[in-house]
Amino acid sequence: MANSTIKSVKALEILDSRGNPTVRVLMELEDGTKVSASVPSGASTGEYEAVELRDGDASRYGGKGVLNAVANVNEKIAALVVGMDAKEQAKIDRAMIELDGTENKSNLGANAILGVSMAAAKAAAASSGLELYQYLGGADARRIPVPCMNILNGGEHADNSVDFQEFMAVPLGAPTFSEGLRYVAETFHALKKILAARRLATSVGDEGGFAPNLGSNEEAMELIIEAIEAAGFEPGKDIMIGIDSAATSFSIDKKGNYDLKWSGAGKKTSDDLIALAKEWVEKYPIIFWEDPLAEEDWEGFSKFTAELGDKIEVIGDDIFVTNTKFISRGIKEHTANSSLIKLNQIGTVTETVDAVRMCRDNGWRYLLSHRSGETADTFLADFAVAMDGGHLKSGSASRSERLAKYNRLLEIEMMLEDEAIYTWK
Ligand code: 2PG
Ligand code: MG
Repeated sequence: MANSTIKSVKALEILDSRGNPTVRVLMELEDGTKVSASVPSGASTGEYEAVELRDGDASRYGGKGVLNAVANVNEKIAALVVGMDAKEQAKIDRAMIELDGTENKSNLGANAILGVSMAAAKAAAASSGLELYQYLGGADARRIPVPCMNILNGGEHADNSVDFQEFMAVPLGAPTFSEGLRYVAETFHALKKILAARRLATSVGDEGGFAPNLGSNEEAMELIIEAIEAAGFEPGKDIMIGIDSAATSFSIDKKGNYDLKWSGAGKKTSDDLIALAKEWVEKYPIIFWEDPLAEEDWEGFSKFTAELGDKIEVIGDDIFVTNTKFISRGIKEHTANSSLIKLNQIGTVTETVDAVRMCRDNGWRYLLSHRSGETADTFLADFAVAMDGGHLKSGSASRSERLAKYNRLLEIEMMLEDEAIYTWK
């Protein structure tokens, strides 16, 4: 029996950063290694994401309990994986997928499966005496991703009048990760002062960015440019801007019609949104745009990419849901030139790596991402270094579940010393 044989697996229901239940998995190996892994949860979710199993029992947490997913780990998955070698990640993940038996993991729950999948990776790393990023990424895993910091929140992640979900400060011009993190954290603080001086709210949204009521979506861009300058940085050189429209949340039909309901800007077509993006890309130092259109608007997405794909990174999130089935269609149809990557959209570590590999093999970029509901688990930080994508988004410079990932990256940077790389491309 290998030392890294799984001895026990146990799950429990914990609460995420929004106070909603999620799954934590505790795993022990024969050699005494003990780890835990906690699963994140989205709010602006894609229709074809792997299924997050919720109890639906209205008497507990408004139906959001995860006791069934926990029981699936404790009873069914534990019986399957105990005795397997934690180092055989692909085999463990495959066995769970087969036990589940559905296309979208709706039987056991992607939250149950992912918890075990992440725990196996962590346990195997610890048992090997390696850091998780080294174990998953190999000896050359040493590029620390550029922290795309979400400093202004809207859409489903806040209760304000901004339609676009995330406005991110992207410190491309910094020499190192730690300096990059300082650039954007200082920008976050500068933005707070600017908002306060205008008597705008400085309370934060789900991912820790400010969520003021603004006169228009464009005002968010103006404020961010102002904040970058007030912090002493040069927009377009030191810091660029990334946007996640999360447009599925304001899509009203499958024909490419949208309602910018939060701002009250009203009905728009895909063409209107593309025209607006073209205008903004001319005016502002935008480096990427995620989900500019909705998950069902494949045609609009392709048009957007045809218009702007040579200038910016066009990222699909809800439309691809970290699933090679959709990413491969996107590659064929030139839907985008990058995919968001979220472990819990697909539900196992192995399939997430498959999605990354497909992007890389086809000359696409990929942006590693947290969820709006998070825990203090820092798996994502190590995973992002291992996947070598050059950038990650983990929210703002407030809320510890967001900072936990950035802080872990600081640790990794310290461990790598002079061998750490900080490059966008
Ligand atoms: C997104 C994510 C993370 P959620 O849309 O990219 O920022 O949000 O987890 O709510 O899907
Ligand atoms: Mg998104």
